[in-house]
Amino acid sequence: MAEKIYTKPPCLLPLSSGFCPGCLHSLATKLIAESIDELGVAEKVINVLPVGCSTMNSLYWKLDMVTSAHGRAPAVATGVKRCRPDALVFAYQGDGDLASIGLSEVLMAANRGEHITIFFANNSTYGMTGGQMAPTTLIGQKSTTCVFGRDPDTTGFPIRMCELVKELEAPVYVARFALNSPANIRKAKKGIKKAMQNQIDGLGFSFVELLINCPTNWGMSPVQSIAYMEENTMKYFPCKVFVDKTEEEEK
Ligand SMILES: Cc1ncc(C[n+]2csc(CCOP(=O)(O)OP(=O)(O)O)c2C)c(N)n1
Ligand code: SF4
Repeated sequence: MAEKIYTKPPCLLPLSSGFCPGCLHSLATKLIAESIDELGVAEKVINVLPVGCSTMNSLYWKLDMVTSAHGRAPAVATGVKRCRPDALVFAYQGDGDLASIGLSEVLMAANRGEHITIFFANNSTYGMTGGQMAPTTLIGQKSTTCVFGRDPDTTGFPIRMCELVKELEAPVYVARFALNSPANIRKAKKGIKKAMQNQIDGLGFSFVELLINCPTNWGMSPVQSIAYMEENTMKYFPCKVFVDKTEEEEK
């Protein structure tokens, strides 16, 4: 009899995904669910929902949740965690949500060293509303609001969020991973788990950026979108651990 090598994490509901085919939000949804179940903390989790395609993972997670206004998840998560210090409070935000309308909220929460975990899904576009330019849209990348490609002379440069957050004193863990290949997915899973473990250990603010795709709004097949990530996105947004204060303490 064949050996069973994979079991669906219990906190992932048995539903088919509503994300577009090949969208890596879907994979991130699974990795977060697996991490929660492996850490055995599903009963303690409170997920704060942002606005965007990123928020659709709420349909598939069997977890407690609260909603927030666009970009305000880190502020709501602050309130939830301060009222319920025993809970594991996290948000999974897109780049329009986190790096544009919610830029102030995430930087202030990071700067205060709130004991929360933020996952940042960077697909370099506003996915849900039809592919407008985001703060992370690459130079030359086309979107519905920069049809000839992003021009830094008029719209500035793509914002590297990890590099901003790492400059603050308080964050204990800041890292960027890409979900483009099995090896990188394994690294991302470790980072996701670590960012949650830090909160379980009573440490402060953890920030994990995940480079993903948006095949629909990039106008590409899933395979083409992964190639685009590897040739463009991952070159501008280097994948590494920027801050790990837990390692400093271990040394
Ligand atoms: C205050 C407010 N402004 C604008 C919107 C419209 N809106 C809904 S989703 C979205 C884009 C979200 O994009 P992103 O955060 O990049 O997430 P993705 O959809 O790519 O996962 C916008 C602008 C809104 N719901 N509320
Ligand atoms: S629009 Fe883009 S981000 Fe949204 S589900 Fe589809 S591929 Fe994913």
